[in-house]
Amino acid sequence: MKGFYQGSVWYIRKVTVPAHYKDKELFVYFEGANQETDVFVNSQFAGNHIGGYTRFVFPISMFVVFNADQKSAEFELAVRVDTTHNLDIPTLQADFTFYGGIYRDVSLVATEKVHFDLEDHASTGVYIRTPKVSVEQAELDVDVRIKNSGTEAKAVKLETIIYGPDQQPVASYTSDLLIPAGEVFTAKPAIQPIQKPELWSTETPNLYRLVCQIADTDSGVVLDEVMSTFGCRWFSFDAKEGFFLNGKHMKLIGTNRHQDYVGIGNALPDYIHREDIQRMKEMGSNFLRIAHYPQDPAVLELCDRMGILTTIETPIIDTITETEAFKQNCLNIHEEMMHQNYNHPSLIIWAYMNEVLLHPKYKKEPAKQKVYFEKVYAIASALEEMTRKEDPYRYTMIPNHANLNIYKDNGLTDLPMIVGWNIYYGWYKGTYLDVTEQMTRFHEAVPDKPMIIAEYGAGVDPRLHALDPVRYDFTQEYGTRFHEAYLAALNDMPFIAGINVWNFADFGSVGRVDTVPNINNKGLIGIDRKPKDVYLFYQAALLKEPYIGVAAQSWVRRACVEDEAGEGICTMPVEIFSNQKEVELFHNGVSLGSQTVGNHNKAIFDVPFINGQNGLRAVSVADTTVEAYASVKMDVLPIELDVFPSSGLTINCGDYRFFYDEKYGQAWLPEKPYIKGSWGYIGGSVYTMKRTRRQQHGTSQPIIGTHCDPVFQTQRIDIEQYRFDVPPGLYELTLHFAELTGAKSAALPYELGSADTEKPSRAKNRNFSVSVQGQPAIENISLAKEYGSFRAVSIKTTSLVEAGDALVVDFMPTKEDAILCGIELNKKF
Ligand code: GCB
Ligand code: CA
Repeated sequence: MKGFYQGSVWYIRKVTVPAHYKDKELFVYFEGANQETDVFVNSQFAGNHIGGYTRFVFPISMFVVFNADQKSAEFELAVRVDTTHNLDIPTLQADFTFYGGIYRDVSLVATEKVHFDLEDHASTGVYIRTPKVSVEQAELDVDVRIKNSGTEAKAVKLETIIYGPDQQPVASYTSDLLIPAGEVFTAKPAIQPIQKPELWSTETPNLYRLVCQIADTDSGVVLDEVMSTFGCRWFSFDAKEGFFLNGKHMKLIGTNRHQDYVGIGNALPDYIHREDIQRMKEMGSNFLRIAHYPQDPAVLELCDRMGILTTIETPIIDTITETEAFKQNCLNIHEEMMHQNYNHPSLIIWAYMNEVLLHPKYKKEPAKQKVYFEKVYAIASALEEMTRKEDPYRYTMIPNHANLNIYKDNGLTDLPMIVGWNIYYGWYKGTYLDVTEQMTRFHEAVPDKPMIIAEYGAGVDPRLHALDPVRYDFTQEYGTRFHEAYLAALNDMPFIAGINVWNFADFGSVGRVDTVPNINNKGLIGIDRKPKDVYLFYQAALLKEPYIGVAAQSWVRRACVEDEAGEGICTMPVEIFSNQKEVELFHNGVSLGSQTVGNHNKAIFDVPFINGQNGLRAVSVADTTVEAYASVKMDVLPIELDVFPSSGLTINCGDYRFFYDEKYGQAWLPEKPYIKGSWGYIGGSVYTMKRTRRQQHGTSQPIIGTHCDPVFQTQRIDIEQYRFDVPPGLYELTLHFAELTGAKSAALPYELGSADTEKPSRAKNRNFSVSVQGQPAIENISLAKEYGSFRAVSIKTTSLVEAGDALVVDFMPTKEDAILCGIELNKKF
């Protein structure tokens, strides 16, 4: 992929350890590094690890030298992490940025010669299964791996104690073991079933703690201890009725999550991981798809504690390489993932292969393609077999893109226990009204498999708003309509066991070109974790406790045109999301009445915004302690310009969307045609691209030299005049342009709908002049030639308007047509 460094980097540091570590076993332990890591200790090779998302550990004692007389030993730890694209390592390609390097915690571990076997895929060495759980009792099946790296067999006592959620011991077992020298011994403590267990559920995430201790039989000295948590619960999926936890039906509803954050890539402090899980809970989620790869240990730990059920997956995305090495790497990574996350009660599904047939190779060579499909199936079945063997008590899943037949024909809907579908009707193509029909068709085609909608989502740029939103316009309003429709439809289909919004938060995707370059903005919250309106909608729809939210919270700086000339009031709808029956809205302290909350947990109030600050307070009528606020600073612009507004006029041409530039706090108005006494464009039309995913207008290419892409991605073409009927004075006019034809950046890495046929084109060789008040302001500008395509060009000019005149901007093309992306007018005096 272009756009970021791919290659190797070194991390080198001196590590000091105390002298009494001399007889201990030393290890370096990594929670993760992307993607291939080599570790050297004192220049000697200690180990190699492949895969960017799983943990690994290497023994290093043999490379560390202790001098008899010294208080401590020092060694050099050198780590090389390589992110070079490697065809043998998954992930090969995907719609997210492959941030590289060491990005999770690294630690030095010191153990006695006899210790719990952390070298078993960097697990704890303790594996807890709960094969049979009921209200009456929970049976446990525990494997404890103990390693003796010494040269003599060792007699030890293994003590296993279970503590209940109240921290009181509920069961224990002690065994005397002889661990042969240089071997790993697996003990199976015969722990009695837990009677009347306190069940783990999403509402009562009760955790039990299992403590294993090894003590030297002769001296009684404790050699090692491991603590693990687990939960007592049982669950099942049914192809017709969905999901059951502890015998009770529940619809799994939640999100997907990537592991990045604004400005820091993947290198998140644990705090942000935990905050995210809290936010999911505060949204009312009970489900999380950890996609597309295993994440920081903090994630599952908190899901256990907060009560969010999860699925986790091995990152084989879009495509495979037909080599044995690739297959082996897939299997190893999957095995690591399983061993490392084995005990979490919140985890119910092991998944692998996301949309693996999205871009099947050899489209024009059927014989080769057949072999390719067989290789994909071979990897899938090897993973499936391994998973069922390693863990017979959880489910397996393959999440596919919405091409039913290709997965069905290749056996991939048959193989796993659950089929996942990633669907984007109403985003990349079709409408969200298609969901019910489509998913019914999918269910009928694969009637015996439980189904999860592993992804559905729509892009939302929080800066964009529209009163009449349409598909693919990235407005908050389209986002909420999309999610309202999906949630209602998916909730109504009992055979859909679970659903995961794509995505919990916006995330980096270096190949993406939407309204914010390199960002996939299908998050319910931003990459900075600021909630979008859709997040409020889910809170209202999912939370049990009383909730109210004001959608205006994210659109706090606006400009709009007054309703009636001279009135100074602009009425705009404000959406209130709530799970209460009736809500009341106050505007600057004055009640706008109350409304019954309708479909989709929503009430819409028409708010008469005034110029300046508008305080909004929404309350539940039944319980006035349930309230929410927003404060909106509004520029109400006069229709007639006999008094010029002090805020000036900032207009987004060729666009019906309001754009709020958060960075500069500036509010852009959608354009309007000229009417006498007011302002507007004369002539021309909205720029639309033919046969593209973006239906209405503009380009989805990133614009160089601005952060206001939406303003420059849209334009009026063939424009003749712009006119402002302003009072006399000296005005400053800024004209914004961008050439939207010409060479563009690569197509999306992801293309789930109709192909992006916005073909690379030759730049239009347009040439035009602009005059203001009949005076030349811009002469013979040739955007493509002088500035290149997709670059923001802003040109400023001043002009005196005499009494009785209007400010008139004329566009005069000499080649092709004249265009305009945006226009700003301010009065100097
Ligand atoms: C998908 C992929 C996911 C993408 C998403 C999208 O189906 O699984 O990785 O990010 O679509 O936004 O297009
Ligand atoms: Ca524009």
